[in-house]
Amino acid sequence: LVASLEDVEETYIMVKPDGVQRGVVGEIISRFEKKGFKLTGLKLFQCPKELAEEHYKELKEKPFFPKLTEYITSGPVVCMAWEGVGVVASARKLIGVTNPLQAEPGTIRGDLAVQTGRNVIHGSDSPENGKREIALWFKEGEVCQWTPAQAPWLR
Ligand code: FUP
Repeated sequence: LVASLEDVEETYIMVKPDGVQRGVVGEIISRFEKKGFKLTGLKLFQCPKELAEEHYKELKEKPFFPKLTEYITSGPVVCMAWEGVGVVASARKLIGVTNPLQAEPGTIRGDLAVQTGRNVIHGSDSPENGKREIALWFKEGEVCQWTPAQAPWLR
C-alpha cells in the first residue's frame, strides 16, 4: 500500500512573524510531524522586501498588498518545506481558511489566530506553487532528501 512516487508532493509552509513572536513555532511544526508528513527544509529567516513582493506577486494589485509585505518583513519567519502524498491540500486543511475567525476550531488558524492580516501561517495553494515557493525561499543545498528509517506509512 505504499503510494507511488508520482503522488508525492511538496509544499512551502511558513510561520509568519506573528507566529514566531507568539511562540507557536513548535506547536505548528508538531502538527505537521504528527500528521505524518516529512520535513525536508527548515530555517529561521528575516525576509527582504523584494522576496515578500515576489512571493505575493499575484496579490500585487490588492489594496492590502503594502500592509501584507510590511507584515511579512516585520520580523523573522520560519520557512519550511514538507513532502508527502497529498501534502498540498492536506496542509491547507490543517491550516484552515484565510480569515481565522472563519477557520474551523482544530485548524491552526482556527485555534491560534483572529485577524486575516495576522493569520500565523502560509501554505502553498497548488503543487506547482509548492515547487515555485520552495525554490524561491530556499537556496540550493538547504532542502534535504532523506528516507525515514522504518516508516513506510509516511509515504
Ligand atoms: P491564503 O492562501 O489563505 O494564505 O490566502 P491568500 O493567498 O488569499 O492571501 C494571502 C495573505 O494575504 C493572507 F494570508 C493574508 C493577506 N490578506 C489580507 O491581509 N487581507 C485580505 O483581505 C486577504 C488576504
